[in-house]
Amino acid sequence: MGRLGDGQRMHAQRADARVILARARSLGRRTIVGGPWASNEPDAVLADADHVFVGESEEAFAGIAAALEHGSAQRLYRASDKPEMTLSPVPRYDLLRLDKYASMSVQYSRGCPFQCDFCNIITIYGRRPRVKTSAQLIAELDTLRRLGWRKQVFIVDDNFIGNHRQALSLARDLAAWQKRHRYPSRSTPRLRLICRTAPNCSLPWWTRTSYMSSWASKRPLPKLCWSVESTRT
Ligand code: B12
Ligand code: SF4
Repeated sequence: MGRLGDGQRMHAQRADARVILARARSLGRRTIVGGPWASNEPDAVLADADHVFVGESEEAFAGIAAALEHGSAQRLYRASDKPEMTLSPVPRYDLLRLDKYASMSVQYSRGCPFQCDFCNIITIYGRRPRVKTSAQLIAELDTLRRLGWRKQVFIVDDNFIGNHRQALSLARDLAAWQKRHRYPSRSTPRLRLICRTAPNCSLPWWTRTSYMSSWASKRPLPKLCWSVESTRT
């Protein structure tokens, strides 16, 4: 098989997104697009969307929403800074139809200190891992529990241990949180945590660190999603 170009590898949903944008346009609906594809190829997305947002929206979105309401929104917005994750509010999980999902996402950090040449994380989210506080992440888990969610929760970080000291501190707090909720227990519905990490999880601190290894290895505590990626297909 041939080698895929960057666009095909990294923008798997481009064709579907274009179909949806065309349909919205045919129905006379206004569209605004953000996220990794829009952040990487804003000009291409502008061909199909009315407004495009480049970057992370925490600090900018309130202003954009007001401009949209007043009919003064620009075609293209670029976030000037990478916001601290401590500014990120608890997502409105209450707006979701949770029964339609198999897995819920929470995010603890953005950014990765590595520079794998096939990956565009560092161009979008930077090389300095920015993290939430444990209290923030636990507030998100509490919200999900309160809404009745008892299935898998995916910590959708680029690299959960990009900042391994912070990850360790969170792991300690998550272990206490799981214990508080009497988990693991056969009688308690499972709220199973999984995360993504990078090859630095093979570093000796990982195996030596009791909280991290107990958090990651003892059944039925979390799964570790450790992938090896290749530019060859
Ligand atoms: C979790 C994840 C997955 C999970 C998804 C699980 C799920 N059910 O949601 C799984 C493992 C399935 C997955 C698969 C793939 N993924 Co993925 N994934 C991620 C990851 C780590 C987190 C996504 C996330 O939830 N972010 C949390 C939200 C809050 O952040 P955000 O989306 O960036 O949103 C912010 C801004 O972008 C912006 N924003 C976003 N949307 C909008 C909309 C508007 C209107 C506005 C104003 C702003 C805005 O504001 C938000 C707040 O700041 C990202 C990396 C990343 N850091 O985002 C990669 C990432 C999105 N994945 C990527 C890729 C390549 C893939 C795959 C194609 C890999 C493959 N070859 O198979 C597949 C595609 C699957 C598919 N069917 O589409 C790339 C996309 C690259 C790109 N397009 O440039 C990323 C960026 C990672 C990377 N560089 O490799 N992925
Ligand atoms: S370790 Fe993962 S997130 Fe970090 S640059 Fe490499 S592939 Fe991207």
